[in-house]
Amino acid sequence: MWTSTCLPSTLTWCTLSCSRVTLNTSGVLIEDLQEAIEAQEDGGPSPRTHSYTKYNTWDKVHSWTASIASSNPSLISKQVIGNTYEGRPMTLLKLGKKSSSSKPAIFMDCGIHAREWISPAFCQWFVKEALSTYGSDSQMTSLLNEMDVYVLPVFNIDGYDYTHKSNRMWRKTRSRKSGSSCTGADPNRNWNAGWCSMGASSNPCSDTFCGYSPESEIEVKNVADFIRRNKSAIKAYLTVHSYSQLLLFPYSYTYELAADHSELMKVAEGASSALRSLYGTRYTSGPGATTIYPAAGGSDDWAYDLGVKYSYTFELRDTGRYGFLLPESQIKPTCEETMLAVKYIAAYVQKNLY
Ligand code: L98
Ligand code: ZN
Repeated sequence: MWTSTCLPSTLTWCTLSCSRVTLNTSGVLIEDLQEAIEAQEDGGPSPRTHSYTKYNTWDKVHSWTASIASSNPSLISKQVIGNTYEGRPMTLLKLGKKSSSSKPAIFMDCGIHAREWISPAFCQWFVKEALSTYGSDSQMTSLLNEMDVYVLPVFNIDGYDYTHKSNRMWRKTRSRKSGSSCTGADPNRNWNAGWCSMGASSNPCSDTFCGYSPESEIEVKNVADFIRRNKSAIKAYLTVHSYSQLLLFPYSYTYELAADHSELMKVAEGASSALRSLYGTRYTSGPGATTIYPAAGGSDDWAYDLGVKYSYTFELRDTGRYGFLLPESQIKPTCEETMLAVKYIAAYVQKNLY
């Protein structure tokens, strides 16, 4: 049932709702889902420490953040951009060679949606690769010499922690407001970009609840404030989700084409073919509204309208066989191929700086 209901023709419904088909009427997870959850862990037993080929808990990601920053002070620094609803620090990593003058930058976040575990795994992988290939890979060396890359490894930390401890299929934040018994808003429907006009719900119990107002979710406000403050430096915004194997760009809140449509499409196609060159994984590129579904209030549209031209949403592996429950054995190949796409976009942005 799990796989047969996830045919590509039902993609729109599937991406948001596949998890629900495995709930019985009393809301208890049925055996199929429990089995699928256990099957994710095909990467061997869980070590006590952080691993790039496992889905790390928030506590492990948090301590990894501190140790990776302190062990590479010349290339990486960290700053807390605010706290989550439940009070966890949102630590942003800044990768790049130190410079006396300010450098142009790329901003990348992972884990906006709690259950999309391959996404935070990718941000961690990216940081490791950037540090370990600086000085040997000419493209990475030049990128980090000329630009800074901001990486937010887990955007929706409260939700991510909740998927590890209580409900693997949770998507939203964990905020509460008096007047509703339902928890959380969709942090990718809460940005001030055509907010709540289409493809989002004003029902607090919905998985795509847009929130009570734009930036009502503190995690969204913290990131939006950071990007606004650093608007003149930030040349590209990359946000990593799963699943569907898509590389999307604005708009999702309207069917109108972005002013930079042709260039955004050209870069997306180049990035997708770089990705495909490694293991043959096929990605589809295009504007969100027509390629996946119209959905207002997303971070990509917001960043683009703010003036960050190269604004992309990745939907990583797979196309529905495992969906959010992508086995750990696929972390390495997924991250390796995604690196090629991210590096392609970064190289293009860098080449067009001046
Ligand atoms: S799970 C990610 C998904 C999505 C959003 C957007 C996919 C592609 C583009 N961007 C958007 N502004 N809606 C989603 O949030 O549902
Ligand atoms: Zn998502």
